[in-house]
Amino acid sequence: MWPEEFARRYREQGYWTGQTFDDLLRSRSDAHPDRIAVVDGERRVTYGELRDRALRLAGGLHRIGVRRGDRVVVQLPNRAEYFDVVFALFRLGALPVFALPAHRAAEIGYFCAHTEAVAFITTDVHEGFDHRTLAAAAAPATTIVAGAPGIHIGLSTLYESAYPDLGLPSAGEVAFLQLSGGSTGLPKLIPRTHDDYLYSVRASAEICGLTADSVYLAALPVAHNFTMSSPGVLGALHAGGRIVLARRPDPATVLPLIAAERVTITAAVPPLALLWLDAVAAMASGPDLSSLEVLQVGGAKLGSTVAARVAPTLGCRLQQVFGMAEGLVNYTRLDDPDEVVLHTQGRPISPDDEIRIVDDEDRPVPPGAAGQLLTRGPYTIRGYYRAAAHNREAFTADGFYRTGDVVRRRDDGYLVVEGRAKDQINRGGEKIAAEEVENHLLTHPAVHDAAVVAVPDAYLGERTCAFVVPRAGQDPPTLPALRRHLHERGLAAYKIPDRLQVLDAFPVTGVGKTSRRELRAALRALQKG
Ligand code: J2J
Repeated sequence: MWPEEFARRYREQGYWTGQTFDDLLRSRSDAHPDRIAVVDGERRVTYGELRDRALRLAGGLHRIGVRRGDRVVVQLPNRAEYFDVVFALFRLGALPVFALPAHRAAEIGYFCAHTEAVAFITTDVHEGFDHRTLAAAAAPATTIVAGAPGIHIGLSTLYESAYPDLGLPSAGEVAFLQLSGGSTGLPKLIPRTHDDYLYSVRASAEICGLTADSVYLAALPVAHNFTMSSPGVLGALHAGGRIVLARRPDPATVLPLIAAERVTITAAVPPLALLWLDAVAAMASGPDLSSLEVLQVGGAKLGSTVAARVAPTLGCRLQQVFGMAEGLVNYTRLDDPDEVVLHTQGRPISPDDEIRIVDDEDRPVPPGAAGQLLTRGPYTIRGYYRAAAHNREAFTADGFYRTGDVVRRRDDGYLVVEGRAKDQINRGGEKIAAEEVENHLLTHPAVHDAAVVAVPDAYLGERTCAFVVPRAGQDPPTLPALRRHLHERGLAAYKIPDRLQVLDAFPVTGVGKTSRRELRAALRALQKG
């Protein structure tokens, strides 16, 4: 948590206002109960109904034993119940742990165990996968299902007829745990407070021009930090606007929804933006996209060629967003000139976002040079949840978060992302910690050593290549065999390597560590050859 002198300053500056998520929903539903808050297919939920549903669900969750401070792993796709669940948990002061729909037994089991979760709230079947089968991995957490519950507790049975009488959490407390893309063996969890997060939401809503007339389309998973807060669904609720949920992000779902619901703003990762652009470009006369004012693109680097296609193809403004669930978010501004919007990843939200760009020895690089980005500020965490040893490496002694991103700051203060110093693969915005996948690979009987690196990819930006040294005397493993092995271990599909290279030994660095740099160079040589 922030040292007192910082907390005091952030309050004095008006960043931390003492408002909680519960306060946010209450004030909006009091002010305009009949306005539509959420659209999910045929369902339309007003602010008043959302508030009522969240309070009644808080009652039911309380009845089955969920208490203030308890952790609850939430894995829901983009459906209306998501909002009932998170606002019910906020009302109780219980902490949602935001899993993604793509997570499987390995991740869900870890989140539940690491946070000692009391409950796991998921869906029935989504994209062909039966999420109820994850209950075994989540145990001893109680499994609650939105949809057909099978042998579990049905979410729909937990809406009580009366509101519970509960104490209220304070804004300085941790409100939820968000996920980190991470670069180490196990995923890290990010504790965000009401105060710090709501500051980023309010400021983002303002930067992105949200008003009560805004219609925000959630195409990316609603629990991801981008979709949640930049300005995302919470920004839309803050502004008194409307959220439209897309069950799937493909053009055939999204483009007609934009037309039908008169969507004004939405967000995509670069490969998704490309898919939408290509779909629109291929249509002689497509859906009416004239309501769309802003397309936000972030999560991975957007090439300037694709960036330049956005305005002419979609007839809206592009906004680049460079953010992270740990805190810092940068935006190009809506009135920035094209040169800035096409070629930079924006500038920070807050005047109190402190930026340091340093070399490998933590020395500041000359102005305009590329270096590793360190940051500290009113909505950037000071430490991961239950990760004391890792925190000593991930943060400087004076509290700066080591983002692992290599950036350059222009004279005008805008950042350009140049690369990455962390052992992470960014597969079209989905982050993969190399070490996590390596640890799973190492459990295969034919694998002696493993190293996972990024391979450049025209569509996703990066894909994953696993380098493997086979165990002596064993046949080298094949890619299908390794993929099956990781799948059986319950690893999310996006983390499963796309390629395999078998080597007799790994190149090593001066201190004897596996040199991923040389592995990447070897891959480039192979691709050229
Ligand atoms: C290059 N790399 C980027 C960009 C994120 C808004 C938008 C995105 C995220 C997000 C988010 C990038 N260009 N425009 O939380 O609120 C890479 C960086 C960064 C990491 C964070 C938000 N935008 N990245 O992507 O926690 O490497 O958050 O450190 O998933 O994504 O990933 P994540």
